[in-house]
This record gives sequence, structure tokens and C-alpha cells, in this order.
Amino acid sequence: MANYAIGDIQGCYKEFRLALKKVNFDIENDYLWLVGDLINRGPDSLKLIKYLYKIRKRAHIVLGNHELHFLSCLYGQRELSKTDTLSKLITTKKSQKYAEFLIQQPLIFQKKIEYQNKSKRIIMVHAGIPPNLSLAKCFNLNKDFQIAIKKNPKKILKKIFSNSFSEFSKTMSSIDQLVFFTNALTRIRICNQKGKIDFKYKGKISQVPKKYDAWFNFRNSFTNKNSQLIFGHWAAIKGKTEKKNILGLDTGCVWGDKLTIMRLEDNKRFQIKKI
Ligand SMILES: [Mn+2]
Repeated sequence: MANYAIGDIQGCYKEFRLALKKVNFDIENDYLWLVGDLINRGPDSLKLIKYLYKIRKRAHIVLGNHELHFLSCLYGQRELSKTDTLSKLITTKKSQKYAEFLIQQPLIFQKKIEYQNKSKRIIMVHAGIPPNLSLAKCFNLNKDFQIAIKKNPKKILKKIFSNSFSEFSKTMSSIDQLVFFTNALTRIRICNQKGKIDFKYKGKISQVPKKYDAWFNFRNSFTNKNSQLIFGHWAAIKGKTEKKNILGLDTGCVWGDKLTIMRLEDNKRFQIKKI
């Protein structure tokens, strides 16, 4: 049995299947971890979701900004943009089934895995975690998020996309905390010492604006020698964080680069070039 984590697929279904083949993914015994942004921009979002639904018992998924965007469009809270490639997924008869499948997925997931008679905790998010949020706070807010989105997806999605708070404060209302948390975990790349996020910046680490840095370069309370964090979202850094316990997996397949699949037991990476 092995655990494999895969970076942002964004509808690159062919490369995704080649990645599973490359590692001899065993559907009966292995687990697949998906860091979100499964869909959109690429050609085959519907095929990808269909397949993931089929193997859902062996898949651990966290939601990315593109899943939230898809759900918002489906529920009439946002409009498709010119660069979206979600129309097949929205118009299929089974769109509701796939939406409900996505709504079941968290924003943060963790599990302990065993390897070489040792164990380590793997934490997975789509974009990252602001340094001033503790893991316990994240799991509490995730619980609130899951309750809110299952109860009334339209309502919470509307709030997530209409309010973009850039920093967390304990004096915020609980709904505002939830909105900040959802945007942060699915969209953060850079922030300042106080955890204030610049949501616009998408470039390289070397050109980050003054007083800001990559979120994983600040001291945090969520990783240690027995736990590691995996994330996607930031294609421009090509998966490189220079950190031992914080590992990026988005290597820009949809932009013509590569799809990365990593075995979590030994962090060995395998890559498939964009076809
Ligand atoms: Mn993303």
C-alpha cells in the first residue's frame, strides 16, 4: 500500500491517467491525495470528475479555488469567464451529483501514514495556511465551512466571493472568519509578518513585493519533524519551497509544463510532461 499526492490537474485528464500509470497506482490498495484545482482551464474536467467519483473511496481531496468557482457558477452565484472550460461539467445531467460530491470535500485534510516502521502526519491544503492560524483553528473553521456549504451552498459561496478580507482577526464575526479562512486556504501565495495576504500576486518568490514573503517562509505552528504539509496552487514556483516539510506539487501542467505525482512515504516525485 502506498499514498500518492498529485498536483493541480485542471482538467488535464490524459496526463493524470499517465501519472497513475507511471506509479502503477493500485486502486484496491493505494490512496490518491489531490490538492485541489482538479478542474477548469484544461480540456477534460468532466472526464476527470467522473473518474474521481468512481475511485472516491481511495481518494483524499481538498477543494481549490476552481472547485469553488465551479460550484458558484453552477448555483448561479457567479458567471463563467472566457477562460473557463467548465461548460460540459455544468451542462451534464449529472452536474448535481458531481457538485454534491465536491461539496463533501474539506478545505484541509490530515492523516497519519506509516512508512519504514515510522509514521508521519500529512496535512493537505490547496494554497496554504496563513502563519498566524493554528492547525486547531483551521480544523475548527473547516468544520464550520463543511456544515455551511452542505446546508446552503448558494449562501456561503456568495459570501466567499463577495468579501475578500485580507487578514484574520479574532474580533471578526464568525461568518467573516469563515469567509477569510476559505479564501486564504484556497488562494494564498504571499503575506506579511502579521498574516495579511496579498491575493493579487502570482509571480516568483524572487519578485515578491517588500514586506511580503511566501506564506511558507514565515514561522508557523503547523509543521514539525513528524508532520509535513502538501499544497498546490502556485504554479510559478514549480513546486519548490526549499522547505523539508512543506512541499509544493503544482508544476503547471495546464500551462504546458508538467504534472507531478509524489509518493508520500518517501517523497519521491514522478512527472508527466503536458501532451
Ligand atoms: Mn488554485
